[in-house]
Amino acid sequence: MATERTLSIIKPDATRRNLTGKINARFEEAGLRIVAQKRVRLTKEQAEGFYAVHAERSFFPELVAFMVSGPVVVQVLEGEGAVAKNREIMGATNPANAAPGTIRADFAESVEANSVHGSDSLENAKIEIAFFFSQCEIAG
Ligand code: DAT
Ligand code: MG
Repeated sequence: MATERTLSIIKPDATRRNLTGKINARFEEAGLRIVAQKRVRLTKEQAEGFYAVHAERSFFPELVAFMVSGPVVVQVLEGEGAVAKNREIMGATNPANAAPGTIRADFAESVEANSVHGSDSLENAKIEIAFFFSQCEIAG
């Protein structure tokens, strides 16, 4: 499998509970390398733009409000099959359905406050990485 990059976000529920290091350890233990990382507070416009694909969903206003409710850590993870590997480590969207040992099973508070975001395809990973990072901010 090829080396890939994927966009990860440690969400406000996790930064609030000081879980950044514990979550990053999960990535590193799985062989993913954090090749870019910054802690930011998203604006409403940024959160709406990032999640534009969900704009018509009933939960969209709550999702945006949640994503601006505290700082997030946006990061680029690199490794073999990084997109699928990260989705595996994250676990299912709803922590009630997430496999034991996944980040969401162990840390998420609810389907909304589910601790992490991860790109769902290589194509979206490229778009999402470019949303937050310029080429010179990524050191592989
Ligand atoms: P994922 O984050 O696993 O890729 P998604 O892309 O379907 O899931 O949804 C994006 C985020 O929107 C998700 O992490 C949490 C929120 N969300 C999804 N479904 C929801 C629901 N039924 N109720 C509330 N929030 C939801
Ligand atoms: Mg998604």
